[in-house]
Amino acid sequence: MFTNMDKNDLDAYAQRIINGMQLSEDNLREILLIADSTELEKLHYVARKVRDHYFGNKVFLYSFVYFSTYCKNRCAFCYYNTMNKINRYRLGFEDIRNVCRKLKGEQIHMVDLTMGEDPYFHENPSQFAKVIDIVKEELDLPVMISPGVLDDDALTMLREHGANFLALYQETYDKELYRNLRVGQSFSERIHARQFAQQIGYCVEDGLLTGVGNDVGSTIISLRGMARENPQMVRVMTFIPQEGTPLEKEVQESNLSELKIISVLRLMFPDRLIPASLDVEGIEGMVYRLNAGANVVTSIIPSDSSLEGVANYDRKHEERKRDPKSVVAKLRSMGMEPAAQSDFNKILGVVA
Ligand code: SAM
Ligand code: MD0
Ligand code: SF4
Repeated sequence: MFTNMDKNDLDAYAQRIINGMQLSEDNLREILLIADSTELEKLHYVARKVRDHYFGNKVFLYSFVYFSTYCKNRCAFCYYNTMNKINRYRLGFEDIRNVCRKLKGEQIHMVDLTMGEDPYFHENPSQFAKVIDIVKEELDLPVMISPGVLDDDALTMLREHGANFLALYQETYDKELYRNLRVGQSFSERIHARQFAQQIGYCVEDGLLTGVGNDVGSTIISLRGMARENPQMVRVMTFIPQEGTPLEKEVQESNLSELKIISVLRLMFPDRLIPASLDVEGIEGMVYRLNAGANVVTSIIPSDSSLEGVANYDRKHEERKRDPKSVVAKLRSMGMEPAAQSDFNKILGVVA
């Protein structure tokens, strides 16, 4: 597709995307099958060009607070699935306040409150609302919640407490694959929660996993599925095999690399938020993801934090370098920088 294009052709292609060109099924297939590194580099170039048109060299930063690792579900890919015998924690209100205090004055645009589907909070959503209240008291920042599937009443109440963004990843829109990944969970309820949230004023993030047995056809189904819902943010993450989980021994041999899919997301969702997660390959991996067209860095945690991530690429590393200052320094070394809070608030529709 890009093989015979020179720089002018690639620039013109990026411009067509900016002008509203949609990728056809054949285009998507061809791009997802790219194997040649020079062609892949051209794809990333086009994706950066499109991103820069909307966002320049400005990046949004989300800090991540995984405040409960208890979960009642059995996702085949996840370390926190209920069958896994691991040490779990649920932070108390004061612990959460302390994490927020460590983030005061840092260059962060939003706090992402993540948990497993912890029955404690799912049965007492008002306790979850208190967590949001604490974050709002300590940090005057937008809040993302990543709680799994909540019912309409709970979503409404949390929105009233100031939750701005709901992250809820379908992982795949290929129903058969979904059944194998999100074992025992309803496909449509997950979609409903996201749609309902959007109706009552949340911004929403959808996402897919790659390296989980998805082929090109299945990946296209997922990309199309995400596009139907018109989310404000879209992600792809590589599945990282987790000790003790059903997919522990799965080997990564997919040619559908996360970087390639990030660029495809940028071509399909030109002006949307697309993250580089530090959870997959840390701060070095962040550089590649931004160079593939991402414009957000997620999973930033305070410097001395022992909080868990989800993929935990660095669970055993001594130095995690996932704190705001390390991230900002790295961004600057790439010629990028944190965006203004007001630019982020504009996307959220928040009036400062
Ligand atoms: N429990 C909530 C839920 O499932 O929606 C929120 C937290 S969950 C851990 C957040 C996301 O992490 C999942 O939707 C999945 O995309 C990702 N994730 C979990 N385990 C992973 C793994 N081993 N490798 C890559 N991503 C993973
Ligand atoms: C991340 N560990 O961004 C976080 C998590 C949940 N909203 C986000 C998957 O990688
Ligand atoms: Fe629980 Fe979320 Fe992990 Fe599934 S992905 S087991 S819902 S923490």
